[in-house]
Amino acid sequence: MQLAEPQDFERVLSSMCTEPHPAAREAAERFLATNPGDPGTYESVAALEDRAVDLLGEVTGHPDPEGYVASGGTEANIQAVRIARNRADTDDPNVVAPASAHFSFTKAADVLDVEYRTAPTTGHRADPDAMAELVDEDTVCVVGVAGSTEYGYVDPIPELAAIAGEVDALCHVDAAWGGFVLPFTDHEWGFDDADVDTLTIDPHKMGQAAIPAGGLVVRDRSLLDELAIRTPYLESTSQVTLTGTRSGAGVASAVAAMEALWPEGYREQYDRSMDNAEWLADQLAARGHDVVEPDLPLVAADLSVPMTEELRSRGWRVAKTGADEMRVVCMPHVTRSMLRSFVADLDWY
Ligand code: 0PR
Repeated sequence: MQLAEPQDFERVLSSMCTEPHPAAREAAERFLATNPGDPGTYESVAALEDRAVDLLGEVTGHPDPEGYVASGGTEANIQAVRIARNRADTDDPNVVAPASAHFSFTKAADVLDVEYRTAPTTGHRADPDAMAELVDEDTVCVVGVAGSTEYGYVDPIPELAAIAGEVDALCHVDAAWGGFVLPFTDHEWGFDDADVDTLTIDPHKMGQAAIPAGGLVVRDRSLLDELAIRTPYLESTSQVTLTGTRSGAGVASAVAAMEALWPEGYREQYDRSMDNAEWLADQLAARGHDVVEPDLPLVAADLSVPMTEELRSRGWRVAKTGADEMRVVCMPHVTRSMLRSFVADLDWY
């Protein structure tokens, strides 16, 4: 059977993933048949994973990071909650997160049998007072989002870390999408800004690596050890990952993308993407739409007419927020000329 063509990125404004950097694409292909889940057999990809974690440490402000390349943000978030649960001394653990946290935390709570408490946000960001109200002695993890899925907003991480510290819970930061743009902003979000214990940062989103490449970075080895189980059939004696066999393509492409782009390439991309987001926000505001001021390169706006279906029929892929606003993610493949033709199509209605 002839395979269909994959979706091209020409009119994709909804995705948090993007075209991989050419070096990342090439590395993914070369390491397609390697399994970092078996480091005793596949030594070179195991060494690449160490390099990936070191680079993720540089991006997130950690001089001596531990962690691994996960399948994506969902796995990294599940594993962060698992670390927190395993480490804590309670029979009735709970996790406290802002309502803006990604639905992967709902999965984590379900899989790990942890109570999930969400606090209302203020101005699309976590409200420390509302979060503090939900925290108690059974809280094992306080979650902050650095680059929210819906609005690209950043929670006050140092304040959330302080709340976690008060009840001896871990502070987990979800920078799955924002992690590769935040270093070029004034936001306090990483290990060098606050008492962060665990952090999700996905090379396969703004990092321009091939899918699947997520990142879990943790403060020290003892946290990763909370995940270790014994592996009797492998040469290595324990495993911390959630999946067994894993993608060497994801690991290699993450290293290739970061070697090629950190920091200057990512900085230039951030500048371009942010300019585009601000340009689009201005264009939409000038047409009378209610625009959520972009903080990172993501624009949400109330178009007041439900035109998603019409746009879709013209090939555009746009997403919606929970409040039914249109949401455009200014990923690296989203260029100014693309946005110009998008706005022209909006004018047509
Ligand atoms: N954390 C945050 C802040 C996220 O935005 C996402 C994904 C995740 C965690 C989970 O990451 P993985 O999907 O890698 O497990 N956010 C997007 C979403 O759910 C994912 C996405 C990607 C959506 C591509 C659409 C799309 O075309 O909305």
